Amino acid sequence: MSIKKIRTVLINPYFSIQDRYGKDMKNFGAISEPLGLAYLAANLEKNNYPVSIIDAPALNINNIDIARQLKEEPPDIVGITVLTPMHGTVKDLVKRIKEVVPYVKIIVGGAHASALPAELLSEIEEIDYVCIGEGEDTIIETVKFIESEKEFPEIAGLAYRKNGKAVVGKPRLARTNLDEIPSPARHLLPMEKYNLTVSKTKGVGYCPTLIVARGCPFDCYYCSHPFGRSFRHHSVERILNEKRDCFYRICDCPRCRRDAGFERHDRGKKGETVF
Ligand code: B12
Ligand code: SF4
Repeated sequence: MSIKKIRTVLINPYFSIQDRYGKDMKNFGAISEPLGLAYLAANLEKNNYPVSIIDAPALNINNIDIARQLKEEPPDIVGITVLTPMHGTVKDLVKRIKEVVPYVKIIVGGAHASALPAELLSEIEEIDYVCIGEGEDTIIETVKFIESEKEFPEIAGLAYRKNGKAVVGKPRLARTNLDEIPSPARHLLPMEKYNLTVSKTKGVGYCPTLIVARGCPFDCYYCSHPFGRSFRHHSVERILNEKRDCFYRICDCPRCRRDAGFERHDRGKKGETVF
């Protein structure tokens, strides 16, 4: 007999370029992959948990559309990323989700959630858990706990409610070896939708992005430092592999290949392809 695995849907909430930069700036700004969610999805897949991603800005869908989708195929867990300017949208979204799938567990993460975990739990009753900081390990432990239906254990990097009060768990130590985290699950994303300002204005089609490091030692007063001050980076080999995946599997146009430097590197001395 096969046991049904907990299914997770990860959501990047709707947040248009217009919301970000104003109505006269619609040609400015990136619509780029929600790589944080794609990292979480990759780790869920690695641990054999089914997962999908709804990227509302890329798909141009609103909270009503998202709730409709979840009603049609209800998941066990919904994970939502929250930056501060998305707070109002997320508040509306979680209410709509619990209206159509009341038993679903909702976990939020991202820079805003990491900065104000207890406040989010106190203010928005539909949110069950808040992930603080990097989420790859926290989400796996949370999914395992929800699957087991045992009494709540303290999970590092997770805030939850106990007797109606917000409890913030002990901090989760940041991973020092970033290469242990699988590459973002870009296959779950509508890759053809992603653009940077420059690729839009030059009309060169879609454009993937990749993250090479986490953490920052600088001290800009407005920055929330969601990944701490210690700088950690992927190995050069991993970065090149991911870059190759992006440009060969996702975007193979000559322009991207040239801009990415592959035209220079991918020919051997006799002109043969070397990777
Ligand atoms: C690179 C970057 C961008 C890139 C993103 C490229 C991409 N493809 O993702 C671009 C330039 C597009 C961008 C845009 C914006 N950004 Co920005 N960005 C950053 C930066 C420098 C790094 C973020 C990053 O790559 N992190 C790595 C990934 C892996 O992390 P992550 O997405 O947060 O996800 C991890 C955790 O947060 C957590 N997590 C996230 N979501 C969830 C959900 C669940 C359920 C769980 C369990 C865990 C979890 O787990 C993930 C994996 O570890 C940070 C500053 C910093 N040093 O961190 C600012 C930062 C995140 N950006 C910020 C802002 C405000 C924005 C914009 C809103 C700016 C604007 N006005 O347009 C837009 C919003 C874009 C959008 N989502 O629509 C702020 C957020 C502040 C806040 N209080 O919310 C930050 C913190 C900078 C700052 N000034 O403080 N950004
Ligand atoms: S402190 Fe924050 S805003 Fe300043 S350089 Fe570092 S990541 Fe960027």
